[in-house]
Amino acid sequence: MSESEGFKREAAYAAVDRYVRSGMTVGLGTGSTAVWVVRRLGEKLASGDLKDVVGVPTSERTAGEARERGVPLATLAEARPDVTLDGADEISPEVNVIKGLGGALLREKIVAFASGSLVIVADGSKLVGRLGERTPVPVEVERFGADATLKALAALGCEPKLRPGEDGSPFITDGGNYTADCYFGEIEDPARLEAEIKSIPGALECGLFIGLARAAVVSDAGGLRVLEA
Ligand code: ABF
Repeated sequence: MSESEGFKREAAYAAVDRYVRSGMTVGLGTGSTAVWVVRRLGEKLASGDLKDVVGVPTSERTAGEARERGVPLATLAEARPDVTLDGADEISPEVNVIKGLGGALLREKIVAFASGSLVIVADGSKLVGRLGERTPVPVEVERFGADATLKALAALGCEPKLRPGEDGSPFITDGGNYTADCYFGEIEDPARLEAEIKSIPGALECGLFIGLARAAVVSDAGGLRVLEA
């Protein structure tokens, strides 16, 4: 296992151990760090350290992993997550985050918003001084009128790029939408940018998660730490 994979696992395992108790419903994020959350839950359910935990998946990919690991699943209609554990692409000192490079941001935000709390799990490479420093803001875009939506996004000061899928045609999310990656550079006022993006009708949701996360569990060569929002 690579060093960074080890950090992802350490953060995810620590978050499960700290935030998940028997009887809870847990929102299950998407991505290479969140997958360790599912594996830890599977281990603890199998050993009996946790009982009666159900997961609400944020993607088909995560649902598949949960089934393989023996983590029972529920829909949001059936159970409200007590806590959601999910990865991120950038984490600011205030624990505002950019998510969505994994291609599941709309469902991730729906589940996070419906949850008692959101806890981010990540290796230290995701920490930034200011959001936007390195990664674009992914925006999930309705396919109808996508050209007009991309123009409206560009007017906010970025060059939106429709994300390609593996075969070169546009990547399609689980919900059947496009994703536009919008690089703004360092973002001065993320809450305002989030509101501006969301004022565009075809922009279904964006990867700025502002004021949503309660904490981030982060691991790197400096050790394991919990950043409180
Ligand atoms: C999801 O996966 C996303 O919102 C984020 O884009 C990504 C992080 O992936 P990884 O843990 O693989 O870096 O959580």
